[in-house]
Amino acid sequence: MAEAQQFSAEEFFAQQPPPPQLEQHLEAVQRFVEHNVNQGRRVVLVTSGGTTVPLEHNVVRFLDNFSAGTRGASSAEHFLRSGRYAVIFLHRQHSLQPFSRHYSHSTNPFLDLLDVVSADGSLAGKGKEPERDGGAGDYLFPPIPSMQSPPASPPSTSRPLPSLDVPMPPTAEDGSTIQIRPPHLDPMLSLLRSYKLVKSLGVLHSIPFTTVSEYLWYLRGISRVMGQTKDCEGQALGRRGMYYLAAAVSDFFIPYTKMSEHKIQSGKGSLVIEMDQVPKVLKTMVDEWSNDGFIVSFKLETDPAILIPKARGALERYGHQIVVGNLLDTRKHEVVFVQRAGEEWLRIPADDGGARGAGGEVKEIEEDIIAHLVGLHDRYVDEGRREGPFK
Ligand code: PAZ
Repeated sequence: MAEAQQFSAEEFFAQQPPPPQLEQHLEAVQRFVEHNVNQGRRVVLVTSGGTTVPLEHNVVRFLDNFSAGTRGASSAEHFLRSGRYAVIFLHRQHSLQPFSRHYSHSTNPFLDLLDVVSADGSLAGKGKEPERDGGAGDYLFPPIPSMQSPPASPPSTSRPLPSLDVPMPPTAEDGSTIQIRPPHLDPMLSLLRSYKLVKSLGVLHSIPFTTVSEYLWYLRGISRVMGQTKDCEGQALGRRGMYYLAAAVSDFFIPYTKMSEHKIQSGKGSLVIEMDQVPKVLKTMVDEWSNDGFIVSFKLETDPAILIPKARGALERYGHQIVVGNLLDTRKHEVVFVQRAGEEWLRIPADDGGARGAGGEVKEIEEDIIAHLVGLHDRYVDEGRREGPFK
């Protein structure tokens, strides 16, 4: 059996093929960073969701982890709401996204918030039996629409939706319209306005990854672009860049050259998988890629006794600014900020943590995490001007 290897960051990138779209994505990141630094904004890279470790080149099976990207998506939104940051959102494909996360299929399925209003004003499905096909008792379903090609020019409607001052949705040929159920209208409208504002300002740029290798390629590429980009006065983003590394990144992987090409076959008894260690790139990020950016890493543990020692160890080993520690079971209502100068717990009442509806009434811990970090980042930028030490 081959020895498990430990790769340096350099060896890892020399061996693992880059994602096919890497260059195009990095060019777009460069334009995004330039645009935003010239508007006087800071830029934060938010990483979010879990990475996969494929077992085969033609991937049938892979290892994954629990993260749905809740922390990352919520944090990205709070950075945007601060009005001072443009956000590069490096996320696991199909994980939660800022804004749309409020209507995730599992917590708040948006189709359940809508009604179909027929041309006569009645709500479809209320008080009427659905049509049957007269055969085996199956219901008649309308055809499945193509989401790619909406009707070129939607037919006009004579009945406006209540108080919805966004463009009217297209109506079906029989005059039916879609109505948002009244209690959901205000929160959805306010969220839609925020989302449209973010789009029109060009302050959110999203890039998906799936595997741990893709994640590391993008992390390196984006950090280098952020580190090197200058504003129109020739000032590098430097300390004004923040790196908020909330993704749950695998510690182990199977190198490209050791991976089976085709689906691993059964019939030979048990399956023994040997994995190598993913290189710790944070030190290289601090020393070579980020050009003095403000780096926040996350540390997840399940054993409370080792959380702070591990966070402190990471801080000392990699030399970045802050580790946010959290425990799997309590991560939605408590985190600890670990800095060289000491540690500080942030807590919100347990009942208020976790997913919330689109109304925004319920507190999310990310709101306070971001407020705290923005304050520290302000200090870091200021101390850079005066060349003071950041503790
Ligand atoms: O995605 P989520 O909200 O369920 O979880 C967030 C988290 C626990 C993945 C994040 O807070 C974190 O700790 N990320 C770093 C994990 C680690 O590699 O230690």
